[in-house]
Amino acid sequence: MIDFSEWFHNILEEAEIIDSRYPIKGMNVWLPYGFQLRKHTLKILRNILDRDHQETLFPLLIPEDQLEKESIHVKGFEDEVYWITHGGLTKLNKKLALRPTSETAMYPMFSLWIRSHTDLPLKIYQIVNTFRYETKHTRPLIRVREITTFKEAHTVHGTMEEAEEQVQEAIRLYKEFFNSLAIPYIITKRPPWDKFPGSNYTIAFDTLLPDGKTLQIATVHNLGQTFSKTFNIKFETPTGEHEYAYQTCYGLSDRIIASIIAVHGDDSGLRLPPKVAPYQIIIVPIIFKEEAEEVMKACEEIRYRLEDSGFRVKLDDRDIRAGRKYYEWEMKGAPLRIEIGPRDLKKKVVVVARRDTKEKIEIKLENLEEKIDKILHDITRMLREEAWKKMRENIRTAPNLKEAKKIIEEKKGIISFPWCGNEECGKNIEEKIKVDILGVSEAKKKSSCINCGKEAEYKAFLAKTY
Ligand code: 5CA
Ligand code: ZN
Repeated sequence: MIDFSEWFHNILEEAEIIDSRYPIKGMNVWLPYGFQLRKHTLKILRNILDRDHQETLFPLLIPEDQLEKESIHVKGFEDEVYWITHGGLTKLNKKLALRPTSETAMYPMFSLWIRSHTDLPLKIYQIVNTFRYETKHTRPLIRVREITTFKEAHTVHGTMEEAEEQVQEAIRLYKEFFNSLAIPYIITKRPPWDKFPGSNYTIAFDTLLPDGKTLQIATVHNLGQTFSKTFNIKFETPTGEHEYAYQTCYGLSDRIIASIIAVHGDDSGLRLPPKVAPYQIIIVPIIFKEEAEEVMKACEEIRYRLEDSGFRVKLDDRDIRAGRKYYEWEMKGAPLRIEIGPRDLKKKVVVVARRDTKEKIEIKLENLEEKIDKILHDITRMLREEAWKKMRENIRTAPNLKEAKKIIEEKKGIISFPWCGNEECGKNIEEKIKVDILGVSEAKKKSSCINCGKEAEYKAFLAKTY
């Protein structure tokens, strides 16, 4: 991959994921193949969240006074809000915002719903579109103005400890989600100047893209009592007192699809993890004139057999050369291809080609389902291992800031270093090397801050980011 950015734009178009020619900047069309990928990805997340969250749906529009109630929150979003000012020719008395996220849509309702400690915890989520008038360079799926797949969860608790525990739980859920997509991540606490507007603190997941820049792919926020005080979300405790509730929220976006594409892709195109691939298996008939009918019949039988076992299968019976079909489905990232010709039928075998390693294997027809299931699992494992390895190899330590700057400029990737945690020192580091601090994790061993020399409380990470 010579130029990632160009590769990414081309593959979105060639593999028919989205069409970015829609005439509004930052807003794109999901094409059928991309939509399938999106749908299967969402299904995994829904399965995870549905265990103990309830799915809801709130309106897209938020009245001005509600959006502006939480002053820190609105300050963080004021440059990015789209406003509706008219209904037809009539000017609205109260402007309406297109949600940039849904705290201020949901929390006034929470204050109506929550009365007593028996109403807690409340855990809900929704998957909707949100709108942010991004001023930085927009990019399909990575920085869009209409986020079409905003998956936001919001929880309410009776104590700070419970909210803390929910943050940890959300991290576990997101780990499970990313693991099933074979996407590697580092988890850090964002520095205070980079947290979600209105939160006590923000924990973020970042992954590394092939050009050495990181992409924030999920965030988990502990909101404490900031919003419950603003929106009057109170409950009666078992002893009859009235207390403000404790809240968390966490979310993911279209960047999930971007990272599936970017992290696993190679020079021949996409390599989709089987769990989310629109088709897991492509059957390509190898037809010579005499046996055409027989081969087609066998292909159809195999297709039904595999579909019955729960695989997503496509029989590509288009009247074009087999080589072109191979090329296309490799580009579109289908994990497995089955080639079936007259000679294979006589031997009662099929040839299976893996997209990840491009290996070809002969499989006996009698244990086809079992073998394919095994290979698909192996593909996921392979993609996961490969992706984690690539990321780990690109996390480097640096003895001093000068060296850190040099590594970032020459190799990109992520630098880890000891840091004191002081805000002034942190901003000074960012100033000196012109790269942002991604976040921190607890330091495991004692050392001194790379910048000021004081005791380092944290292991911090630096990277060029999207
Ligand atoms: N209400 C909270 C939790 S849902 C919230 O809005 N958090 S957020 O602002 O951090 O957004 C959640 C995630 O959406 C981010 O972690 C980031 O991965 C993604 N995101 C933010 N802005 C965009 C954008 N313009 N395009 C694509 N993804 C975005
Ligand atoms: Zn320091």
